[in-house]
Amino acid sequence: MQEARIVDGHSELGASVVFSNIEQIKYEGPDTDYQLAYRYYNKDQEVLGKRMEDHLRMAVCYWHTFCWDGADIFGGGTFNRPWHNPQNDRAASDAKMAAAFEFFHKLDVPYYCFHDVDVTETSDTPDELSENFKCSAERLGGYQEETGLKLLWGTANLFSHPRYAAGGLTNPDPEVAACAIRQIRDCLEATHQLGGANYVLWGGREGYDTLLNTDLNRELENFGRFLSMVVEHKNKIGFKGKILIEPKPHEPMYHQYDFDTATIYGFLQRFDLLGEVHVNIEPNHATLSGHSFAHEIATAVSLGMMGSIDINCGNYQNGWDTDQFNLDIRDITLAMLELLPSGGLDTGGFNFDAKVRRQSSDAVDLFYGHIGGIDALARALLAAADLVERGQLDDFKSDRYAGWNEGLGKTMLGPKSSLESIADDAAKKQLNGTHSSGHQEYLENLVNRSLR
Ligand code: XLS
Ligand code: NI
Ligand code: NI
Repeated sequence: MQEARIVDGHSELGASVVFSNIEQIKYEGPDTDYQLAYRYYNKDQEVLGKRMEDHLRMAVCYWHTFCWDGADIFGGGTFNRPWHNPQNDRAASDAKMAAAFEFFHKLDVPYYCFHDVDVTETSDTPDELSENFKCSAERLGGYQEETGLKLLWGTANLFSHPRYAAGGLTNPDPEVAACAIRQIRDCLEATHQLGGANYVLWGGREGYDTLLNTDLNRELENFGRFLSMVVEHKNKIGFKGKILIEPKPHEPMYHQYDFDTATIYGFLQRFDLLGEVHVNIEPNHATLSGHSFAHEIATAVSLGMMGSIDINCGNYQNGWDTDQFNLDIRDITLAMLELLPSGGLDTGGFNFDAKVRRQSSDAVDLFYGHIGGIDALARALLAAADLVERGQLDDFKSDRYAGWNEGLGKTMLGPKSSLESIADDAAKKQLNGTHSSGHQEYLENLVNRSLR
């Protein structure tokens, strides 16, 4: 294992010296042997007329990287992070925040994301959480000012506390739903104060395990009504960011209501919220719902719902939300190919909702994980841009559908056409219709040629 390069023995950011022997990660190019450097992510490099940093708008997530101690269902924490203490008191929360901002700064990414409970000490009551979170939001504001870091999105954790076992906004008990709404109000307002670019609602436990104890229609009706209130409040306080729902098909609930992007589209249409709410797509959730990452992006783009991305991936064998750093450059390239022609990300970004493996117990592993993920994103961006510039995929698709722009296709879609007129015409002209090759392998080879 290579030694980290020692800088000056202490951080530029004052109090925290957790990563003191690691200097800010720099671009050194594909040939460097140094592991604490970027080989492909060169933030000022122009790609399709935009800086790489502005294309990717990357964020580090607070929860996996600074809150998780390595515990899983079979055993306790393995990480021994210097900023953790068992009480998770104010001192621990402060130390965590100092370490987090030092890490964001050293990684040199522009954004971060949090849940309300990630940035606060353990709070015993809703009142305590509300108070503690207000203090934490102020401290976050101070760090943002000091470091120039920005908030990609905030979210309320409505799934960890035992009161949320049956959901937050879809809980059968109005008292629990009211607590959830209070947390959302506080977190949306804090996100607004911190200049956040978006506000996220991941379903958490909005779903059910068995219909035997669940009134599905009431839960969905309540969900729709409360989501409308979130949008109303956003407008009332003047929050300009997007409200995002994060689709996921199952886990923790057996059935999650926000199954995938298309399901959310139907839900938003039902409650007249189209255009008000967009999606935060996560590759690991896409594959759990039986889709590819690219499919979810293409669907969101086509339905005008594209918001942001939680970049990670699952393990292809086990079917859980394992939240691994996504190193599958081809898979990300295919998703970027759907995103780039639409103009790319607007208020969204690529948030590393990803965690190092439980055996990767050294703090430096957090750097290796993120550096790998960041370089994979950069390589995918370069590959997708190369494909866009070469234009062959685009030309192929245009040719394949060219029949709809003139002659028969145009007439069929014209205002005078009916089922009858088309059918009669087909009979009269003795239309036969022959298949032309989709050339999938040829197209896949074009993609692979652009992977570098
Ligand atoms: C869990 C989700 C979660 C959201 C934020 O599966 O990905 O991490 O992104 O609540
Ligand atoms: Ni996520
Ligand atoms: Ni997830």
